[in-house]
Amino acid sequence: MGKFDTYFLMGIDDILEYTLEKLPDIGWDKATMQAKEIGDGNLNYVFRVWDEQGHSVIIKHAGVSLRISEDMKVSTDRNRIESEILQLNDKYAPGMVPKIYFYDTVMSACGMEDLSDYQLMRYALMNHETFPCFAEDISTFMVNTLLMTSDVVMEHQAKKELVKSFISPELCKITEDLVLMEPYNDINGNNHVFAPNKEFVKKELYEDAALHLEVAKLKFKFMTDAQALMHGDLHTGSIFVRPDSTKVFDPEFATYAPMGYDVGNVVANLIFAYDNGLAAGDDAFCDWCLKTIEVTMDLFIAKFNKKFDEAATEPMAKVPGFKKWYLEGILNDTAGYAGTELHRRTVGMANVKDVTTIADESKRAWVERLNILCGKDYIMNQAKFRTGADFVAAVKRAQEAAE
Ligand code: SR1
Ligand code: MG
Repeated sequence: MGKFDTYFLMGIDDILEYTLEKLPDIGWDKATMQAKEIGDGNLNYVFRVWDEQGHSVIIKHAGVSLRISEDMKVSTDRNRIESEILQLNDKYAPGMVPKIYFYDTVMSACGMEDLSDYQLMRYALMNHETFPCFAEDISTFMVNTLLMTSDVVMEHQAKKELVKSFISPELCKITEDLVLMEPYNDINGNNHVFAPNKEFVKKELYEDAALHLEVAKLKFKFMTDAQALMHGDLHTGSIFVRPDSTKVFDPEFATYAPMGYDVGNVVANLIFAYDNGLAAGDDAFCDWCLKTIEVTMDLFIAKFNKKFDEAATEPMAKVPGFKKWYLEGILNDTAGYAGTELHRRTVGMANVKDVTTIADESKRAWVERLNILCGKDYIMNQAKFRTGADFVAAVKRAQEAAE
């Protein structure tokens, strides 16, 4: 038996040997080969391996429990799901995801393209850098990966095979609990509420029965509406950027669910970048964030309509009026899940550094109230968000109300 024929949690000392075994044809310069653990997500271990001859690779490795919590056990099959979905994404949105070199179901690890000439979008945004291609790129990625895996386009039996292959009940449960329940009741005691806003959170999130009803509907929609193979965690920590290019990675939460879950995540995470700019008084950066939300949504709508006309195969989807009804449903969901993402990243277990690193307590409390109020507006008034400008106007309204 070889060292890597039985699963164990690899450490930095194992990674060079593992890389040589799995990728022997790269022409590694063994004398200068090095590895570093670079992951900062909540779940996995991510190693960069390189040598001084210019060869490099990323090895992503799943543990049996999560980095964020030893008590949370999640199937290591997530690594297989992620690798297969990235390969599928590359088919529908070529060049917009890292290349997968191999995946290994024994060690629950995969080797992928090293994107060291890119930055993690969340950190770049925290430095108030802007990315002129982002709205164009991310709207293309979402339309292509979502619409093309839906029943509108796919042969229905083939689509059901994908539903079967990409279901990860434990990862779905994380979303069902952490995103679509705990921010509203802290039933498991996981929430991280910023102390100055404790009373505000109690009144606005924990005690609002009308809000709870709408979130309950969103939760059941997430659990039962197998609309498209969505990424499932499309926040700015799952996106690499360069001024001229965008790459989406980390789709381990992918599952068949409403398309608006992904689109809403993008909107909400641009609002977290806006929060950071607001606290720093960086007006130019704030304007870019809002413009990017507006343009992303408008491009998403325009490209969706065009792609639907080009690619729909289901005869009943071509019935007059269906496309409008279907897109309106996606926009409702986008608003709803943007709202739940705004809430869960503000008061839930997994917060975002854009907000938690704001040193001035009163400014942090202010932008957190903005997130909570904007999220409520999105959830409670889903049918009112039909254009990019509508999504932006809610941010401005919440900003004023949060003062
Ligand atoms: C317990 S995992 C917490 C969060 O990290 C991931 O990135 C997902 O967003 C998940 O909800
Ligand atoms: Mg992740």
